[in-house]
Amino acid sequence: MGHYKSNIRDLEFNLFEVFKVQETLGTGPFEQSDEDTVRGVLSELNNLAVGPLADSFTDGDRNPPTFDPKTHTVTLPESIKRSYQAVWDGEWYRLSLTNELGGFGIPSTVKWAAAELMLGANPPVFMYMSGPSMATVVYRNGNEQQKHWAQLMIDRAWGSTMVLTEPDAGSDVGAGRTKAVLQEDGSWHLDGVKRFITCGDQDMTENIMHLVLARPEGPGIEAKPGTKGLSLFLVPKFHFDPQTGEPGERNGVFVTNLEHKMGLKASSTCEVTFGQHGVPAKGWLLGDVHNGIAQMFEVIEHARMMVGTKAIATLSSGYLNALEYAKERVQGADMTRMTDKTAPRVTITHHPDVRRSLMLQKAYAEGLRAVYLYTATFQDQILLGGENTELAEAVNDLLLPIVKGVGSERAYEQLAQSLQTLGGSGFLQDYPIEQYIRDSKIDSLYEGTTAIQSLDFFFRKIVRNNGQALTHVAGEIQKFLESEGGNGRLKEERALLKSALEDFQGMLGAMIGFLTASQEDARNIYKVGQNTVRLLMSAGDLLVGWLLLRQAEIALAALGGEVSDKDRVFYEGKVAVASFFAKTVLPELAGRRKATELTDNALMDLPEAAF
Ligand code: ST9
Ligand code: FAD
Repeated sequence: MGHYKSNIRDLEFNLFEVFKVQETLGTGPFEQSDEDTVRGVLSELNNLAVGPLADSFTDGDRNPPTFDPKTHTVTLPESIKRSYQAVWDGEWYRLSLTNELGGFGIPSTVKWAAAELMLGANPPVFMYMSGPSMATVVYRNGNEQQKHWAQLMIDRAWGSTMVLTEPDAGSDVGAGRTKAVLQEDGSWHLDGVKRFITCGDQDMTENIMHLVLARPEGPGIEAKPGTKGLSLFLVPKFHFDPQTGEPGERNGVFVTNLEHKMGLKASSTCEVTFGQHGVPAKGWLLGDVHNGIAQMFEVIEHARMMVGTKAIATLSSGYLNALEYAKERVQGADMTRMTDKTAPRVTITHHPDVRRSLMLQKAYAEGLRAVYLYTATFQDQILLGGENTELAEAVNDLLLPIVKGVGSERAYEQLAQSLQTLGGSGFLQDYPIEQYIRDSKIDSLYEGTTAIQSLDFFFRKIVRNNGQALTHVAGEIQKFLESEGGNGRLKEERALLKSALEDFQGMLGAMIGFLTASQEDARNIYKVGQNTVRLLMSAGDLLVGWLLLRQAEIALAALGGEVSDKDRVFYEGKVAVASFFAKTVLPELAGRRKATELTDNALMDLPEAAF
């Protein structure tokens, strides 16, 4: 058996029983698909994921890509190339394409459910396949010629990268110094060094299109500070025939280092140098407009969703691996007979602490899956269009930092619990969990660290949006609180959810108070800054608690009718996990609210030397 344990039953439960995607299938942009198509996609992809895709997961870690500084090239392990070819040949890259670019015409919910399977099985391979999805951004923003290039990127299976980060510009992208100088022929010459570029080079595709943020210079161009002074340039690894895409001369963009990392080793992370090796690094301004950061955020939004889904996919497999081990491992006696030395030894699933830990892992794995799929339902609404589009966009924006920030933090934290379930064996490379932990640590770092997600959540997605999107989600939770579903069996849990919602609103209220007070004394903003991550994590717990309870309500209704034995335990598990989370995690929000309300500026007054 390979490392990857998928959870198709839970994916289908979310899609068809909770979010009812079948109601949108066969309509508008999803006209071509129906429920059978979607179930078929998941089933076929699952076979690929647990088989050829998962096959190279370990080998890619133990025999990572290599770098030749003389030729500036990265060589990938053969095993990774085989997995990549298998997904490419299955044309699974089409999942992220719009219909006009040759997409499958399926909703975002289904796309992300499918992505979970690939990201759980082998995230680096998924990322190497991002050329076509980045081509959609080129297509959307490009001029007529660049729209054609976007099609070439897809048809000729090119790789692609997103290039923002520099040694002195990480979270602060606006500090970037790489420049682009306008040439007489309308192209631009880039000059600078970017670092940490994922898929910066590989030896699988005939070309790589780099999407690069740089500072434009030329007659009539106004230099602006920060991110608003950055433009987005298309910089190919090889020049190409603009009509056919046939690659020609090498462009002056060269990989100058390959990073040695804690995990995710099969994914090449490169230093990329522009225009410093005797050949100009020629680029073209995307869409002939200087609107780089906004254009790049179209990629970033998608990538943040991807990173959160990756983390959650890994947690789910970590939990299922831990569960399998726990059911087999015999150790110690049942607690009721702990002093009886002759008592029979039991599997560790008999121990309350192991059960507690497994149930918490299950809660976050399944709860966070529901969170990313709930988020994707708003992406479906955007694709469908109509009068609610603006609200759907705002809610999607609000939820993205939760998917990314909370998904990555909880996944890493709970994967440590999955490893713990295996005892010392978990520490060995005989099991995949140590690699899961190393591979998933990056998820709270790239695409904006958790602190950055939390600032985005509070300032941009709540304050700047005047709380409209948040009010919508809170309204949905409120509706659930007021409904009677679950035959009274979820009364206590509903009360706990109600308190958690009030505590979250209390935290937010205190923070808005600090923000208002900062107009009088600017230092009060520090009190906001001390609490944004706490608020983000609490929003995640609130959503997990609510969505698990929504699932429990559906499960209880199903249990009231005829169900197979397999479904019975599935639904019982749903009720149990929702109740467990409501009783053991949601009450923590009261303490976090207290901590928020007690915030003073002692932390900020402390001299650095006292740390
Ligand atoms: C990285 C890559 O880490 C890791 C993995 C790569 C994997 C590759 C595979 C990817 C596959 C995905 C393919 C996608 C294809 C797409 C397909 C689509 C179907 N939302 O607040 P301000 C904009 S890469 C939207 O003043 P500062 C907005 O235009 C490195 N837009 O910011 C705004 O203007 P306005 C990742 C947003 O103080 C403008 O920015 N690095 C948002 O100047 C300025 O806003 C990072 O993520 C948003 N949430 O700069 C950097 N926020 O206000 C993290 C801003 O007028 N740092 N804009 O609307 C940050 O995010 C900072 O907060 C900052 C601050 C740089 C934005
Ligand atoms: P810093 O910005 O220096 O942050 C250091 C610490 O300070 C963090 O804890 C951060 O949260 C905190 N911090 C910083 N600013 C603030 C603030 N204003 N408020 C509160 N806390 C703050 N970049 C690309 O452009 N393309 C890629 O493909 C890409 N892939 C990557 C792959 C890997 C494996 C890695 C490691 C990085 C990759 N990156 C990529 C870069 C990645 O996006 C950055 O590392 C990330 O944005 C953080 O920047 P930094 O490392 O400079 O950390």
